[in-house]
Amino acid sequence: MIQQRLASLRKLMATHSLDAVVVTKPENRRYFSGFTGSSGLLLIGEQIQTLFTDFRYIEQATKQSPEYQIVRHGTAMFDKLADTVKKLEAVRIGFESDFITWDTYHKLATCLSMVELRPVNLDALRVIKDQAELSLLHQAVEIADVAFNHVVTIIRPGITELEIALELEYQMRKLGSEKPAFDTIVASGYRGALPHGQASAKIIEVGDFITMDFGAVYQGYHSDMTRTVVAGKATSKQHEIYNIVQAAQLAGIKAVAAGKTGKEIDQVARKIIADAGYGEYFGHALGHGVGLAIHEEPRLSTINDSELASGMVVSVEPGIYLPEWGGVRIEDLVVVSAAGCTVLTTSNKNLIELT
Ligand SMILES: [Mn+2]
Repeated sequence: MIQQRLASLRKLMATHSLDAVVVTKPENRRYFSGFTGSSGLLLIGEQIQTLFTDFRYIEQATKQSPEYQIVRHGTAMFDKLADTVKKLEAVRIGFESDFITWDTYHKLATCLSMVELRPVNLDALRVIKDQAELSLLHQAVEIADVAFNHVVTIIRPGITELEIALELEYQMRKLGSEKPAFDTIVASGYRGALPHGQASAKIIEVGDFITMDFGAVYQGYHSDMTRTVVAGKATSKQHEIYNIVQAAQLAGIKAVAAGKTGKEIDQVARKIIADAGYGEYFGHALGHGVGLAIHEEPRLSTINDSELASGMVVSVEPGIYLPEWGGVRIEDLVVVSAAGCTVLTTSNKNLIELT
């Protein structure tokens, strides 16, 4: 698996005329080496792959990355890197310009002054998931689904958004999640108008819409789901808004297929919300890729003209947010295929009234 990934990376290096790349982004470091430590970098050349890390991680790196030569560095990581680079007689080396800080870039440039540094983006190599990755994503999704099915049994007027978030996170941890995929969103009542309203001390009141957006992390892979439920009986306005978002979400899922552009799919869902008169209240993209990062390529957005391919995993998450009133979002993760897509998230999407 690592060998296959390295082969794809070397192909990309060849197209960019790079003799080597320095990998610093944690997701990419893990993807190309299996190493999960919090500190370290990879140097990958045509013939070599070396993992530089410090004292804390030597044993772990040796176990997790048997394909790699492990080099221990002290305080001067880039000096060690430079020693290896000199032996490579490299001319051009790629670095991850979208991740490295300005300070780090300058340190790197000083230590590697004998080569030309070129910006390169390696994320595209992660967009199509292999079977092992799909299986991990599937498990991360299942953990969140089970936690959701539990949490609806404890939600009642009088508890706070934070208590709901804690219960979701606790259940996910018990089911094997390493940590929350991101800060759990629980936005109830008027707070539902905040698309990313992190759980607060607000108390759930009768009649509140409650939007919960959360996910698990399983062996590095994230899940991401959103459901909106109502604490009590829904009003006709709540039914109206919910039904529009649900119709947009179902149409979005139906539109997903290999060969379609992110823009085309976004447009299908967006049109339903716009035709219903709420276009200006759906101000974010329809979806995003999910994997070792919670937000990654490809985007289902108004500006993505590139085509989806089989094996990509994306979220489909339209919403309507009405200031002062509240909001609704529904989100599933799907795997793109030639015929369309497979929906991973299994939780009920019809409006749940907690009475
Ligand atoms: Mn999402």
